[in-house]
Amino acid sequence: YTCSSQRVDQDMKLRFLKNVSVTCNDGSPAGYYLRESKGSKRWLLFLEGGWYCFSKQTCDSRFRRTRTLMGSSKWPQTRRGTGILSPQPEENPYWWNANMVLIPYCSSDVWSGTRPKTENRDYAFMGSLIIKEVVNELLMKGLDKARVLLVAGRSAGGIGVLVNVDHIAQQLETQAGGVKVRGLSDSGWVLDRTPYKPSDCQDVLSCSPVDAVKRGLRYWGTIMPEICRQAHVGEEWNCFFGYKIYPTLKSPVFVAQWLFDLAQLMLFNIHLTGQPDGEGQWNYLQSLGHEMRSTLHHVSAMFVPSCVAHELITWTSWMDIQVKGTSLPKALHCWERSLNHNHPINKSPPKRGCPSRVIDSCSWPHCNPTCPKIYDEQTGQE
Ligand code: K4Q
Repeated sequence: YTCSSQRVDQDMKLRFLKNVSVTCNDGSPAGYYLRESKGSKRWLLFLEGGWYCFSKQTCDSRFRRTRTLMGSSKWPQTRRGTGILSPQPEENPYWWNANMVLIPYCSSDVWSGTRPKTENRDYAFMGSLIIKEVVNELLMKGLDKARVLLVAGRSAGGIGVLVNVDHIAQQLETQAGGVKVRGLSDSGWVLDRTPYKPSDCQDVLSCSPVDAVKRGLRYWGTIMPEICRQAHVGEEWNCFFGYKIYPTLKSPVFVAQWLFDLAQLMLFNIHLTGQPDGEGQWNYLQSLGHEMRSTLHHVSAMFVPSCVAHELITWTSWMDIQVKGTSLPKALHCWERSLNHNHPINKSPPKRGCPSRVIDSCSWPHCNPTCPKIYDEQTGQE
């Protein structure tokens, strides 16, 4: 093997779903990318992000601009995994040897929908059903023999993890008892606060999170997990927000979240790159940081650096960010260890030097010296 052919060998390969009634927005078949690792009983199921649309107008515009986020016809045959999806131990000390599955986001519904395309409906919204069918088809490829399934996702996919992880656990319980299902939500812990400046919802990027999911939920035919649904009858949009759905979940979930998430700041109409408008923006930012911290109070496993950024687990350099001397791959390792040792008879306290709950103590943006450099440079990392 030359180095490069070995790498190609390690890429994930595209498979379309056998069940062609489970589709992307435009009616084309959904699918997944798979890299098998026959010796491993670990499976990583990764949900991509990429915003959403919540009306005919916003979806038509999305279809004109980013068609690959709504259909599968132009997807490449292979994709290379980075960060937590990398098969190289140097880049991914946490789970490099796992079976890797990436599901492209082509339903624009924050992975929550159940609606097929019909004569009088322009788009399908089947995010929740796509995950279900991928899991179903993976059972024949060895997932039924797995020890752990980690459902991970970033941004919209990070919310998708919260919304779907208990459904998946339930599905595997009936179809393949013995697989432990866990969640990892990256940049999916969104706050339902009032924006800094109000705006209409004519386009997606200037619609507040609350207004977006209120519109979306009805358009997508969203299905929420039962306990959260019962806690918010008629107001199920609440279940898109981490601090409300997390307490209702049965599966263990790890939260990776920047204290100041750039995507949320955008939706709250805070634009840090433009001319700073003085005290107003700064105060809003400060209170957002405090609110983020307080909503995470009861979360038992997390990695929360005090930086302005968006997404982390698929960065090639995800190991470089540290909170109190711990990197995200290390915190994930410690979390896994604590779960495996967490038998009812053996309730050991968290091991010294192996923390699975780390959050910066300082609360101003970039008070952590390992924060990523500047916002523009992050786009190069994706
Ligand atoms: C519904 C509440 C707000 C969700 C925010 C989702 C952000 C997102 C896309 C990313 C590209 N930059 O999906 O960001 O993958």
